[in-house]
Amino acid sequence: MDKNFLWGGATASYQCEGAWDVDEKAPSMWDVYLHENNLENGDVASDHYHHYEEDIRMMAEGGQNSYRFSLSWPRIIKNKNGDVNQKGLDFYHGILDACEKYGIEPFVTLYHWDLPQYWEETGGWLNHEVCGAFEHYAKVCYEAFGDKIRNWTTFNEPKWFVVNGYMIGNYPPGLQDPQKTMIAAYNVMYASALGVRVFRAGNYPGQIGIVHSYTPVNGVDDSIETKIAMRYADNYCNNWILDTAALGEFPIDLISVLAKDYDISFISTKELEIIKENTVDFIGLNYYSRTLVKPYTGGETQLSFNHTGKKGESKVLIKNWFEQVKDPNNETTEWDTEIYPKGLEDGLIEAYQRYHLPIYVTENGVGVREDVTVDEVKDEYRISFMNDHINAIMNAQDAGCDIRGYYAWSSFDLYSWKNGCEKRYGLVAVDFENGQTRAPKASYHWFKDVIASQGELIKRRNFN
Ligand code: BGP
Repeated sequence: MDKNFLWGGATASYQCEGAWDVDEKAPSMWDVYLHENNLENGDVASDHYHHYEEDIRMMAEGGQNSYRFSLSWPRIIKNKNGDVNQKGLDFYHGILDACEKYGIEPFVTLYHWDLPQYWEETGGWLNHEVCGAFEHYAKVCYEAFGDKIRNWTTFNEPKWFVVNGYMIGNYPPGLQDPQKTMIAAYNVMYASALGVRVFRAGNYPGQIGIVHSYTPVNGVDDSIETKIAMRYADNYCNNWILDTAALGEFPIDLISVLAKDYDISFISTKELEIIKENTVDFIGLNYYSRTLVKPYTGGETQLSFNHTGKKGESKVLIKNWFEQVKDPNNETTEWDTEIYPKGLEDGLIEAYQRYHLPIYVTENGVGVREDVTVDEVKDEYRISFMNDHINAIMNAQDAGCDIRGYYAWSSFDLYSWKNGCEKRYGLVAVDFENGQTRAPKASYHWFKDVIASQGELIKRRNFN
């Protein structure tokens, strides 16, 4: 690997900070949704709010040179008038100063799903006004932290939070409405372009991108019917985010199909021009698995998600478009995520060929139940998972792709959306029950050695 390659871990504000109501932080939509539904929440999470110095020191001691984290909008902006909470800014200055002290390059997401509840109450992402509010919030962040951050991203995973929130209904605001899904999707992509525009207008240093939950699409065979199903799946999973952010255009075949059954009058020509003119400098890809599809065979749309950790509960079928299938030959996690590193290599090559932009792998990891009361968690499965996925990145680099960073999800154990804290991803174990103590797992030490060797320690194989 190149000496400038960024090696680190990633987190998100809601999932790790805790301190959900301190120092004048406003509630987020996740605070309210989880409280109201009496579900396990991130009120305390990993208490990063009070442990960030220790957490960042451990990143540096683990040989990492970068930290991907998100800023919390409701911690920074107090209300709909856009008033700034200085205590919120001070908290992130503390994190950024700790990064500087320990030689860690910050890689910062503006929006990792914690919309302020005061905006959710006005309709959230269905309310076009929220796009302008995001632009204001972004500008406040660029002004406050512009001299400390060189790597910005607007949104984390528009597909994931929009589809889960408005179509599947398992995330707030808990809707199951395709028309509203489209409106939210459009508003988020427009808001992202506004975030890029105001970044460029201010001439802040550094670069700006977007992070996508990338599931490259494979088909069960080479038939024309399967190829059509693959295109539908790719538009649904990937293209409406990546084409729009990187090329400045929503996929035209997706829009024309949707226009037959839905009202698309919310799309404005003037705003499409803003999207066209404000494309990103790089793309961040979060990779957990691919999407394997077959042609649609019948039945109503069915989308269900596994939040229990009991295998076999997830399903994706979109009427007239495609059906997701499982490859019985591959291992899956308890939460039905297929372990398929080849998908990362193929996906990186495909994305680089399509967009010709630098790529960062902004999340990659495996969620498991682990006993953290032992001296050291011996997470050999995580080491093997990370080895194979870093291998996939190196293979893609050998094929000519410009890949500039790798972030393990997650830097340390944290709250997993709707799955609680028992689904652990961290390189560092956090004992949530016993004083929030931190202890490096075997994977943390392994990752340190891999970084020190610039990837030379990765056991290489050719997936083809
Ligand atoms: C991504 C999100 C992260 C993280 C991760 C693991 O989609 O960006 O926030 O949570 O997935 O997912 P989960 O926690 O649902 O297992």
